[in-house]
Amino acid sequence: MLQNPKRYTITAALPYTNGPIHIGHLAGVYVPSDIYSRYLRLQGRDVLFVCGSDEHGVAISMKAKKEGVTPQEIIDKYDGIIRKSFSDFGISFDNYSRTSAKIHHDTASEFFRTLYDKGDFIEEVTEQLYDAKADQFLADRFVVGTCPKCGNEEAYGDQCEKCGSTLNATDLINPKSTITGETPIMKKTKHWFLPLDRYEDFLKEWILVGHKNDWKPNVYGQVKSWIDGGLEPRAVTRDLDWGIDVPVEGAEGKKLYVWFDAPIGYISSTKEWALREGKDWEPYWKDQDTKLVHFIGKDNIVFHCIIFPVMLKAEGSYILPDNVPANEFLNLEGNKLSTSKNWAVWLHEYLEDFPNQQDVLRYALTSNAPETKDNDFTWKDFQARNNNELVAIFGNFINRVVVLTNKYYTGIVPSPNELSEVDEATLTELKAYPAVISSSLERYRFREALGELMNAARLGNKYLADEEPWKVIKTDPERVQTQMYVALQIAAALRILCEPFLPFTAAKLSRILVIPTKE
Ligand code: B3M
Ligand code: ZN
Repeated sequence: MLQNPKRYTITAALPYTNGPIHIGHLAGVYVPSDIYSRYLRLQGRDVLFVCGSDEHGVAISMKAKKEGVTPQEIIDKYDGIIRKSFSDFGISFDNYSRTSAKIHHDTASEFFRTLYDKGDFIEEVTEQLYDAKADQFLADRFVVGTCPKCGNEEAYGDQCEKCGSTLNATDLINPKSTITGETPIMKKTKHWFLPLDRYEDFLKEWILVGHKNDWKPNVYGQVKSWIDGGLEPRAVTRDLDWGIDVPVEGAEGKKLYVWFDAPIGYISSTKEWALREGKDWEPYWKDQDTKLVHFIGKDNIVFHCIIFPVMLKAEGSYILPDNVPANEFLNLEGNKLSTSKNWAVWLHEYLEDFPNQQDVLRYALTSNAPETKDNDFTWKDFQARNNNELVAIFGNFINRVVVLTNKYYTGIVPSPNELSEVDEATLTELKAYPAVISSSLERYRFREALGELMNAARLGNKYLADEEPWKVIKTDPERVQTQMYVALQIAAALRILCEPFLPFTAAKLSRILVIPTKE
């Protein structure tokens, strides 16, 4: 783990533009990465937080086929909807790009070309699955079959989402084309393979030895089982018509595998940002003092912990991720969230039902985040989190402080008189919270950090309940000045401490408490 980095490059998985985004995306990736970025910015750190739309791959082609429109129409539509959801929920990217952008096509082509020129790929003609009826090779999501590792009957040609294994389409048992339902035949075609097997020693040393103690057990465990099981060369090109052209002679009509180009999207997004801001992009990806952190869901672990790092290592001039704090999955009312089955709470629809209630959802999703195991989102729990925690603890404290300050002092912070022992003890306890919350956030424990924020609010409630300024005001108004001064210190601290988690509430508190902010 890099101590005291000079700068941070924080990435959030690029969402596929084959549908809008839902609460599972927010809980697993975008809220935690946003909390982390906001927290570091509050500390005055040099932070770059990037993301963008993932607009290649079979998922997009399939959606276009289904709706009878072009892939371009699909990506334009969902890129727009997704961008708006992120901005509506306060996800504070420094840049949000798209993999259809020219800068990305150029960056990904150049990356491929560099590895190609160095002789890092194996070029090989192999037999691949082919749908004779559709006249098309079947890769990735164009083919489903039984996973040879776990028996899941709906594994894709490149990955089983049930056990997380990466697969080659030819590994599937009983493969079927998702275009026509036909059983594919075998046909010869040439592709370029990344020889993952040659990097086993590097991966063992870097992850199994080097990150044994600082990577989350769910991430470390998955990676270890793949490495221990032995790695194989992996095709990084495809016979498809949607994607980035393979930039070498003899590869006409072939495209880069979406998982080759997508992570490079983090780099292109950085370049786009640097161009706009007049900065140098390279230190954010190449300086050893930079801490690179990838926020993802668990189905993306293999790509971010094995394949992309091998690409970066092979290229030679890039740093490797310091951590990949992947989350498990969030279910909805007991069932797996699914874009294709339309089982989800879509963000844009949530806001129609609960206008301006972004922080309530951010709160509910963080306090129930699937950090170590899959978790369930239920509306009952959502309501309880709001009523019994956010409103009853946090909101109630702020409300009482503001009401009493207005009533007794026309909204002006009173000067304190002598502090009692309880006042001193309360303020000392309050001062410990920033370090406690930091320590949780530095270890990617977002639920725990949010729990401590609520404890700070509980401290405020306890102080008011014990001190009862509304009674003391009748006998000792001077004492109440000090009590309200202490209570207002707690409120002001909460304003700062809540900012990473509840940015809309923080902005509101700045207005109510008249605390100047940088914005
Ligand atoms: N588009 C996969 C997903 O949405 C994906 C992530 C790319 S990150 C480089 O699960
Ligand atoms: Zn499987």
